[in-house]
Amino acid sequence: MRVLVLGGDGYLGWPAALHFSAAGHDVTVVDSYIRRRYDRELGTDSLVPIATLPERIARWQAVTGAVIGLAVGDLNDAAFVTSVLERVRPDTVIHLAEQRSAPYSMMDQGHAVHTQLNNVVGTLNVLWAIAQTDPTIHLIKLGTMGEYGTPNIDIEEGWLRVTHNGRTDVLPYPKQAGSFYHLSKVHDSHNILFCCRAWGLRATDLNQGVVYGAETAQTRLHPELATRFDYDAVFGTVLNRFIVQAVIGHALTVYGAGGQTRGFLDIVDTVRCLEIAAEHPAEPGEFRVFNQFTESFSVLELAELVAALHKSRVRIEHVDNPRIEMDQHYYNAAHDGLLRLGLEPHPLSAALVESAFETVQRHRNRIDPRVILPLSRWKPNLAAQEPPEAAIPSGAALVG
Ligand code: NAD
Ligand code: USQ
Repeated sequence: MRVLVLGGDGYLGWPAALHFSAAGHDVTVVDSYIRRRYDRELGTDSLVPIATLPERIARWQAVTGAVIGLAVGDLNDAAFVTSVLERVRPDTVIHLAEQRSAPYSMMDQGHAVHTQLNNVVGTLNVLWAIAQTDPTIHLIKLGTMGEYGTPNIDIEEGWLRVTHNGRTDVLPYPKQAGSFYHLSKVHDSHNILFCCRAWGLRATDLNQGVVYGAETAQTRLHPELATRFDYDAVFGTVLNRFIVQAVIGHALTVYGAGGQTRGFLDIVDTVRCLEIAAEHPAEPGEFRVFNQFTESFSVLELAELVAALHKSRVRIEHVDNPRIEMDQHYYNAAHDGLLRLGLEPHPLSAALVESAFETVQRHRNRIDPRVILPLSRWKPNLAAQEPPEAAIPSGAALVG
């Protein structure tokens, strides 16, 4: 396959590009480097040092002989997106290129506007470019389990059979996202569904849970092939954060009661799920949805697991929850589609957590304890907000 990986410089995009390249596919990556700009804006950095994208690509070629193509640009630039699709003529577009932090999207008006512009406009440009270049291209789009929220009924995979006033239909599952970031994914899903219906595009929306882990078979081959590992309060995800906190003796920051339950998966399963979706494309006109996670845990369960496995004593602290979310709720989400297509999950294990402790220990001197406590609150002091122009420039202005 010719595979275009949008967001190929990111935490998941880079290992995905390597995974497809290792499997013998012809891979091109696209990125605007905006994620590295967010680091500079927030004064944070990946715990694991990461090479530049050209260095990573050169290292991959030196190690394996395989060539990965590169296009640097912003998906918000419609002409750029179309020109890349026309040049590469991919069979599959894997779209991971979005602002992906919920806390970042909740910092203030400017960050909320930036997140939705960057994500919704970028995806719209991808949809138009596919329709204009070759409508048979399979779009694989990363959505999020957070699109559904935490309803008091079972969560299905994208669709719900509803009987109302004696009539029955299968309708998109109701979405109750919990941040402007998660809402950007809901808006994307609606736009993609519409393009499948109206233009006959074929798309797979992968509603992914929270990812943990830092290594895949390919990133382990050389330090310059490593992917990023975030632990700060804005971009770090919960299990990766707890592991870093345990290593430096910081109390594990459970927000509120810790009963918040989410779907989780190992980064190794993320890249495999993308491969499975690509190998089994959606039909023309089909908007296919998979819930991409392997196990559910509450935040408190994860904290207790990390505390139990760490050699020295670790304290769990219930900090005031900066988010507006239920911290005790029902959670039962279907995730059968990818299993049916052959996913063999890697469940969370003591060995994985212990190996993550070792990775973090190796880079311990790069940990900045000042970025651990939460910055943004879901209910800010609205009167004290700065106008959006002052808060953050537009996506295009950030690229460079
Ligand atoms: P990331 O921020 O590490 O990577 C995203 C990459 O996309 C970055 O390199 C960034 O520079 C690039 N990008 C962003 N906007 C762009 C634009 N307009 N044009 C070009 N490039 C752009 O994020 P990630 O953790 O690798 O996540 C990848 C995708 O998976 C995202 O869509 C995210 O919402 C989704 N997801 C992530 C997780 C997780 O736990 N990390 C869980 C569920 C879903
Ligand atoms: N949490 C804590 N303590 C922390 C950090 C987080 O208790 O120190 C809690 C949060 O309140 C939340 C849960 O852990 O209830 C998950 O938070 P997170 O920051 O790990 O994940 P989230 O904000 O949901 O976002 C991450 C990715 C996002 C992806 C999403 C998948 O950043 O890109 O879409 O996971 S999902 O959660 O399924 O929507």
